[in-house]
Amino acid sequence: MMNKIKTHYRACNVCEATCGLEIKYQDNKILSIKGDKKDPLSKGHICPKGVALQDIYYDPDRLKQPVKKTQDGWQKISWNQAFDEVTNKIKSIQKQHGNDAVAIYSGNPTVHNMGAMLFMPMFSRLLRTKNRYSATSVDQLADQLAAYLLFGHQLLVPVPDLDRTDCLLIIGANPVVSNGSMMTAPKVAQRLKDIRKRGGKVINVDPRFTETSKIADQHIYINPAADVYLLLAMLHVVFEKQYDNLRHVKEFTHDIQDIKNLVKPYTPASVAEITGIEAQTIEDLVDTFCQSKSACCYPRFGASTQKFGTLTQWLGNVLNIVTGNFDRAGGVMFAKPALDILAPAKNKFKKVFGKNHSRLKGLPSFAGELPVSVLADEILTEGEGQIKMLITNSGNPVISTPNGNKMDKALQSLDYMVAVDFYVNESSRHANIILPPTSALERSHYNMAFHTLAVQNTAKYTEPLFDSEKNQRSDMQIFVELWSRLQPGGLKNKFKTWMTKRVIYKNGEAGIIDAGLKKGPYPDLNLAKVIASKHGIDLGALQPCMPERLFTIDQQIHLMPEEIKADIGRLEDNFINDKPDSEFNMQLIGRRDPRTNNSWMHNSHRMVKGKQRCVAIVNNQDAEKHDLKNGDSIKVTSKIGEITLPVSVSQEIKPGIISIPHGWGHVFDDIQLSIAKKHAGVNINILMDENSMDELSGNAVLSGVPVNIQKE
Ligand SMILES: Nc1nc2c(c(=O)[nH]1)N[C@H]1C(S)=C(S)[C@@H](COP(=O)(O)OP(=O)(O)OC[C@H]3O[C@@H](n4cnc5c(=O)[nH]c(N)nc54)[C@H](O)[C@@H]3O)O[C@H]1N2
Ligand SMILES: Nc1nc2c(c(=O)[nH]1)N[C@H]1C(S)=C(S)[C@@H](COP(=O)(O)OP(=O)(O)OC[C@H]3O[C@@H](n4cnc5c(=O)[nH]c(N)nc54)[C@H](O)[C@@H]3O)O[C@H]1N2
Ligand code: SF4
Ligand SMILES: [Mo]
Repeated sequence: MMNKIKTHYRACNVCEATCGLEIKYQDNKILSIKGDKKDPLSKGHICPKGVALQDIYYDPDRLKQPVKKTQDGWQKISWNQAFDEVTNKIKSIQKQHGNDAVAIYSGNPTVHNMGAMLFMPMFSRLLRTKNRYSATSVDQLADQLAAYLLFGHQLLVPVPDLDRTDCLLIIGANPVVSNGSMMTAPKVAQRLKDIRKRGGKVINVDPRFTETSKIADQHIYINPAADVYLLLAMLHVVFEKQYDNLRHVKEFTHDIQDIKNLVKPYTPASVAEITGIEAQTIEDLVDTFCQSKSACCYPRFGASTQKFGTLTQWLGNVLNIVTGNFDRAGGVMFAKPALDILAPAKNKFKKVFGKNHSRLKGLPSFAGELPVSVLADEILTEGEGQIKMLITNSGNPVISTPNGNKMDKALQSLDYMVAVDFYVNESSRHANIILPPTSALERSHYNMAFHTLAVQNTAKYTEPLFDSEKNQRSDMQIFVELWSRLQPGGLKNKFKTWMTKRVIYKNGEAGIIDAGLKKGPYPDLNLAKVIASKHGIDLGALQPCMPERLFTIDQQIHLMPEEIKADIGRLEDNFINDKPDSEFNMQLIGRRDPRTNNSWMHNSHRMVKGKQRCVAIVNNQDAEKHDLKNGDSIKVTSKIGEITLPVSVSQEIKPGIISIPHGWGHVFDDIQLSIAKKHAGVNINILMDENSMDELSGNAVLSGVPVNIQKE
């Protein structure tokens, strides 16, 4: 007999929006997944990916037990054998070749996973390798480096106070599709419309007229990678028209004169050509921004993943600060998370930039990681310190990092590879052993990372919807087990025994969350209260917190840090010498689609159905030049590779620019993704040159890449 229909509430962990979900289920069967209207942050919002969580849960291709690659294909093995083999390999490879011979790459879902957030770093540290990599350096490294240089901590990234601002200037983001990034703001389209409803302005700067542009007051077309010059010219006008007003941050903010000197030559007219934006448009933009009661400049993914990514992010912050839009209602602010992951650091500055350098290129580490663009060469190039073994943890570097073909070759060449992943996909197919964790609906969850970047303070705890099968392990259990088996001398002290007993076999992370909440800034808050609230607890709007929250050594803000100063020459040189590439006549930019999540949700039927979405968008003028019409195949060639895909002709993109989505290319015979394979698409990262980086941070350049197109 069937049991009663029940309702389960949880926070979706697929993207940064962290929407509340309402799931109706009966026994083991999900009847519906809807947005939870009573969630204080998301207020009923949901996107197709939240609904698709059930497809991941039911997916017959999803691994539930460790598998080992043999001559006869993948064979199921016990967890005990898998953990033994993996830890023995780590030990023997490190013994023979040194600690750096073992590398780890952590992908995006790590930060959406409480167990991995808590315990993966502990395991990773135990490896004592400098070869730690993550998706950060193909994404928000620039944002974090700018935050570190200005505010003293890599997680002190200010977020737009979306619900109170009177002007939102979006640069290189498409939140209506992405649902926000470095800004947890579910129901973002409504939040943007509300800005306009209360008389404010939303302005979007992008080489493509995007889904976000459609609901904005104004769209400004810009040439890829020219945002840094737009911001310099905006600051020029700010000072010229004396719009600068530091307000309360004046007492602890320095180097204003350095900024004035820097921006002086960058008049709007002088940057008109490089940005493709008329001088008058820039003047008007500054008037709108500075005459608004409050305003936020929000540069994101497209602005970060370009050759001046860090300088762009830095100038975005500087613009907010000097116009008095920092740390005040309606400007950019810091969240006050109930569980403050910064609390243990106690406002102490810790040097995290350039503590290590990569072996071959000498690139600086940041927050214990090296830029992932160097990973393939570090694997392929022989010599002392060469990487022999790689552990990927919720990452798919073949699809997500530059020069996908080289990365594919590099993974193939490893002595040993382990993937902590529940799919045999483009990267994990190279593993010797795959350790598959449970999926989201079988886990408890507290969003450790994104409350820190939220536009409103809330707290929400999610319990597992379904029990996992007896033989499954969560990410947390996998990392704790690997960690405990790697301990020199085995598990001796009490803490280690407690960890394995409680954490592996009980729901131990709940205790950690409870302790964190009790120590947090909200009196009387604890886990029991958060759980009892079901939908989450509203902890109110963002609040000013400067200078107390600063992590800089002197608790002051220095607008012109040394590292930035050292990169200015490159900016000036580029301004004078930047010429269109004679070999390539188009520039490539990226795109996201509402029914994708980076590379890994295409094995859900509801995510891939309908017309093909891995298409290149080109302008009508370029289409005419190349005799192209909708649906024709084009070959896109860059310095390092070529791909062929269908074209979509549209006025929405600037002439000379081509937009291709990332996350596709499910083309290999040996991947076990039966649905994704039928909607393979192509991997845009085959075109991305791993040697092309923001030289300051080492973040990969993924925007404004020179390419040619040709009708196939
Ligand atoms: N050219 C180009 N490249 C890009 C981008 C772009 O726009 N253009 N975007 C960049 C960005 S922003 C990002 S964040 C990166 C993403 O880069 P990655 O993180 O490397 O790639 P994902 O596609 O997110 O792959 C996630 C992997 O984790 C697995 N997985 C999913 N959930 C879990 C889980 O709970 N536990 C474990 N252990 N595994 C899980 C999936 O099966 C998949 O293999 O790609 C970047 N690369
Ligand atoms: N549906 C969906 N949502 C997602 C993801 C997904 O794969 N699918 N991925 C998630 C992840 S990991 C992340 S990091 C976020 C990213 O979320 P966002 O930061 O919103 O990034 P995108 O949606 O890629 O939008 C980037 C925009 O920058 C524009 N652009 C490209 N180059 C330039 C440039 O040089 N200058 C300017 N001004 N604009 C430029 C592009 O045209 C594009 O519209 O999205 C998250 N949400
Ligand atoms: S917007 Fe993000 S958090 Fe919300 S349902 Fe979609 S994937 Fe989940
Ligand atoms: Mo990302």
